[in-house]
Amino acid sequence: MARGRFITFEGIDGAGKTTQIDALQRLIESARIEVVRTREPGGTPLGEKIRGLLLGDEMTPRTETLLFFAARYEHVEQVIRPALARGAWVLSDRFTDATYAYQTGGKGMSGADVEALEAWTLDGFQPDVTVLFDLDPVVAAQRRTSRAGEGDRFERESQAFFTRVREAYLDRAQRDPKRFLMVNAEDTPDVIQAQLEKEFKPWL
Ligand code: Z5A
Repeated sequence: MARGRFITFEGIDGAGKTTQIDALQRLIESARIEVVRTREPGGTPLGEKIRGLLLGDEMTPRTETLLFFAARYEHVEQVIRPALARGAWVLSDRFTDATYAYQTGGKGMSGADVEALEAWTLDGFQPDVTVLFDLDPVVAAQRRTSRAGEGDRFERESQAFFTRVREAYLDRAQRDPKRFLMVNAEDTPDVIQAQLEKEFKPWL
């Protein structure tokens, strides 16, 4: 049995990841391949409890970073590695690049500290492909305001915060261009879906 593929989806909040993960899941399942759809923070019972803390409770950036990695270790060991080993494709809404973007870019944590935690937690384990939905924070904010409610702790951050997050994502992509697939998130959903189909169909 061939190992499955691990695809992650990144971008600032409201970039349109959920919409496209739905479409890609349908495409892969139409080829009779198992898909494990998951997310971070979360993905396991313990991870979902940690998600509740991360999105709801005030805490220091360092505590936040440690909690993201604690949930991630559980996620990788309990869900992602076993799924890949049995040949499933894993589609994860966010993974480690989000920690670089939000905790380093957004909240000012040191990149070297995050690298050290990543090395300790993941030991070189990386997605096969990371789809980065690049979007102007002004457009993202307009999309967010069309939703009900005041949003979680991250969604309430300023536009300047999301600008730094976006820049950190772009920096990650520039450092690892082979892994990143760039998407212009201002394109229509149909255009983006066609781009992703063209990229992934040959893999099926
Ligand atoms: N976080 C972190 O800080 N560090 C970490 O290490 C990790 C995460 C792993 C999780 O939030 C938060 O945790 C996240 C970062 C932080 N916070 N922020 N901000 P979440 O999981 O609750 O939410 P999210 O990941 O940000 O995703 P989302 O809210 O589900 O947004 P989305 O998936 O990118 O967008 P969408 O729901 O598909 O679309 C948004 C709207 O735009 C919707 O009305 C669509 O109909 C519309 N849309 C979608 N595509 C288009 C296009 N192409 N054009 C126009 N309109 C569109």
